[in-house]
Amino acid sequence: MAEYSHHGWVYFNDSFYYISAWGNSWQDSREDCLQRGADLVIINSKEEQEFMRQFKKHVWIGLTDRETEGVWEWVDGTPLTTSYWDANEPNSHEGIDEDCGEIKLHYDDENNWNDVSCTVQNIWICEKKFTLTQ
Ligand code: MMA
Ligand code: CA
Repeated sequence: MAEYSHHGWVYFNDSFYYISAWGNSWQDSREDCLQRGADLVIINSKEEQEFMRQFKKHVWIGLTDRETEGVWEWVDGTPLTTSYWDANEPNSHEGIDEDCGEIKLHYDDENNWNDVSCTVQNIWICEKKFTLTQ
């Protein structure tokens, strides 16, 4: 997998990715990405999911169902089509409102997404698409 790193950003398949050095809530993490001219990562290919696993980090992704419970949406407004939920996820565990998506620590498993409370402190990954037409 070709990777190129520059000032904390990693390049992969027409996007730049930034991984934070500390944890924050989902919303504050998203705001950090927006300030960097990016947004929380949107995973829309198997290759990108594989790439995410290589970070070997427990991170926020740009996925939420806070608008409508059970309707998962990416931060760019696109609906979730292909997903990589862990077994029995998303589950709003024990009735807790778990409205934000994260990648769990078992990166050996291709299906490693979990829904969790948006107030949990996680590190996060921003994605900035590299497009010449922007
Ligand atoms: C945690 C939390 C939940 C997740 C379960 C899976 C105990 O709660 O991360 O979101 O569904 O673990 O066991
Ligand atoms: Ca869960």
